[in-house]
Amino acid sequence: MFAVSHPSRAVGKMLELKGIEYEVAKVVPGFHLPQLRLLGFPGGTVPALRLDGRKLQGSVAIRRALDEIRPDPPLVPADPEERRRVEEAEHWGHEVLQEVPRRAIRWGMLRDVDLRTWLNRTTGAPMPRLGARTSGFAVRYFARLSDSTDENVRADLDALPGNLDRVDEMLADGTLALDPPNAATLQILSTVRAISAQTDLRPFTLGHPCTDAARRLFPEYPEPVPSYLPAEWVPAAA
Ligand SMILES: N[C@@H](CCC(=O)N[C@@H](CS)C(=O)NCC(=O)O)C(=O)O
Repeated sequence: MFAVSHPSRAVGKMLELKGIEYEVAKVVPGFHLPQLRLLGFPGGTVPALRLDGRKLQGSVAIRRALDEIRPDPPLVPADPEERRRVEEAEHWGHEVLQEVPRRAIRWGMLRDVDLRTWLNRTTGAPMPRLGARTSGFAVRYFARLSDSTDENVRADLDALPGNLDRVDEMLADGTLALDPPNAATLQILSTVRAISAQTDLRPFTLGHPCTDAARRLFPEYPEPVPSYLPAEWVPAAA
């Protein structure tokens, strides 16, 4: 995992809930691909988990495998209708919301050497400033992976208030259970936590019950991510 990876945080919490002891191997963004290959993982992303001889990658695939290997406590409800609701929410969290803070920060990394330096320091990369200055190729690659264009980032920002309202509604109607958290709770609130860690995105989250819930569930998170978005794209900081 690396420190700023919100799906890795979600998987860490799944392991805690299941009572599975684990050892964290930290990989450094930019160097993560060879590191993951050396550890025997076929894919290039974190979270990546070695468990009972299986090599698992992707927060949803890991969640399913954990429920198979260690069914108690379950991360999805047994009742088929409730389960469908939770899995649908998990899917939305994974496919839509999870990309929002990642796409934005990758947009920022394209333009802002100080942000790259901050990320390098936070993740323990060697020579953070020099690395930041010489990582143009890598940051262009990651920005392409996330389609981090002005248009897409602005569309995410436009949709964010409505998406956070939707998360609040799912909390209120119990789709996102808190005691204990279910698969959708972990998928979605880890992303809300990542959003609220970013100086520019935090103002969107203020006053939303889901922000407090996310901060309680994931108290530790590297923050504040320095500001990098144009002031006119985001609400004024409170
Ligand atoms: N949807 C995947 C996303 C995994 C992902 O993109 N992780 C990021 C860190 S948050 C990563 O490893 N990025 C490196 C890369 O894309 O090469 C999941 O839930 O596991």
